[in-house]
Amino acid sequence: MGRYAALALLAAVNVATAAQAQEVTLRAVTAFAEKTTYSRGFETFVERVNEAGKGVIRINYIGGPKAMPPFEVGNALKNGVVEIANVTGAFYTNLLPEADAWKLAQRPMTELRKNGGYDYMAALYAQKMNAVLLARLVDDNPFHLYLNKRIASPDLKGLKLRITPVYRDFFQALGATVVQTAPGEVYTALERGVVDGYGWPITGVFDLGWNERTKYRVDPGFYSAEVSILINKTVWDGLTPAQQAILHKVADEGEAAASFAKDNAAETERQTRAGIEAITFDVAGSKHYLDVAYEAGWAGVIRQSPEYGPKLQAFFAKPR
Ligand code: 173
Repeated sequence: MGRYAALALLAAVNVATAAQAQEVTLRAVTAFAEKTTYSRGFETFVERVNEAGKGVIRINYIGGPKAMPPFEVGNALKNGVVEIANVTGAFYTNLLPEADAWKLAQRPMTELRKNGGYDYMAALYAQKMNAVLLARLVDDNPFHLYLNKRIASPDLKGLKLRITPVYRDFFQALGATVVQTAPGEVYTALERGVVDGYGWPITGVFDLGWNERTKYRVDPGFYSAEVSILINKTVWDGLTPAQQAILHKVADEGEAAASFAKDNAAETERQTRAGIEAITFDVAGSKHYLDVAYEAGWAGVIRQSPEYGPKLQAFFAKPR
């Protein structure tokens, strides 16, 4: 081999080694059951990153609640046990109580990313959770109260309801007794009569068979469900610009497609066909219901975070 050929070979080997060293694999979990409504957007994200990221970045999707309890996902992400997670703010209020405020946002993410609301929240994710919120994958997706006992007015006294932090302050303000469970425990709680109902968004009731154990849905819906992709910030900061660019691009596509408006309508019809009956109130009752939802919701955020809650309300809420 001539001298130059040998050098060229050496250079080629170096390039190959550098490229290989650049390829990174990130471990990912989802807080919702695999292949169900609130994991689907994330599963698409993983597929697209693995397609676009060949040789540069790869996501190793470990799975859902069978691999890790939903309320532990935040801690695992913070500590680097996993590097990427699909999860909602209500599941990691132990670390970042402010994250529960996403549900109260009445402005689209495009606006929150411009008006400083996203940046304000991002600083809290960095500080308290060592995390970056890459994209919100679920929006325009109201929560509802589902019941097995009929009610005639927005009065929940005497009812025991399954909750997460999303619903706690609101349902308690209307007089309910509450018990927190992961989604995976809702079916059994209904079956055993441990609860008279549960909070959940308009979509996803069929995923784990709850339709078989649900008689009524209370209308109107309230708030807007949030599920987002988080990445450990130390990991994020250690990625190359090329790796970050792939994640950003695919995440941005996911956030742009976050609206559930179409799914909401389809699932409402599906619930009707399945015999789930809507309970509605008169105009004053509906107004009271929604007023209490937002008042109790924001009061809860501010109680949990007197320091940052009021500013989040200024960024997130629509002026009344
Ligand atoms: O009810 C829940 O478990 C919950 O808090 C939630 C949040 C976002 C989407 C779906 C459910």
